[in-house]
Amino acid sequence: MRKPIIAGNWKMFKTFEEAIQFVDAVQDKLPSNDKVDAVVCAPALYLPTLVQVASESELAIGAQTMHYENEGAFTGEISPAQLASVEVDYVILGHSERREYYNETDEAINKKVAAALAHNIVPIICCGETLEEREAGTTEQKVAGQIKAALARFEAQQVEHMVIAYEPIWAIGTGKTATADDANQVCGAIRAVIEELYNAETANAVRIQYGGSVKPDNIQELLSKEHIDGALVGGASLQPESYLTLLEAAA
Ligand code: G2H
Repeated sequence: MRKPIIAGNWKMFKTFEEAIQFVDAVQDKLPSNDKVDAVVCAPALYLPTLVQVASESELAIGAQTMHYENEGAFTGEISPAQLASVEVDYVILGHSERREYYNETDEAINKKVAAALAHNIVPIICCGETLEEREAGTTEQKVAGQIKAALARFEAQQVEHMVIAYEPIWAIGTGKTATADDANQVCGAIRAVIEELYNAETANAVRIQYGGSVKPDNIQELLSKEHIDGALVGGASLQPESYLTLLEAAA
């Protein structure tokens, strides 16, 4: 059985003080780490402090993006070596907002996945289709292409520890959620791509999250589906109460 993983993606929200208050509010109330992995992906500026504040708890801290080089003249960027040096556990890669607003390409995402693995940071690799692609019936083709590009040149043993997040772009922050059955179908198609690239064991080990307007009132149904192993959550991860409710539903 795959352990569920609930990851908050705070995006560009919260002041420093609010971020610390959040971690203080949730860290003693988390369900056991045996049952669910709890992650918060915070603004980079706060990561070292949040890692320290959460160090006695089972809350893992993640970044929302990173460069693929360890160092260099890349003004404003943060490297995998820098994230590792402050003991960050996860990094979101290829979020649709990064792809759309910062020209993050499949090729760059593939390099970032390699860099994350080199530093023992678990990549949360995002994929998903636009509304036009869904309406044209090319969802699975689009997502399969993104996953194949992101996973190019990795071994099965590396892939099985990765997390994939299926986030239909039209469902992000819009209040529209894919139906649980539709989400499950695409997550199942992603698993089939991994089986085709590697083997059934690897496909069964990889955790696949759904993301896009996940909330306390739809999490149960999503998690009841065979191929959905957790959620990548934006808006509903910002308040301690709703974040904890999502974790309880997964535990
Ligand atoms: C999708 C998701 C988090 P929200 O971006 O990655 O955000 O839950 O607000 O739709």
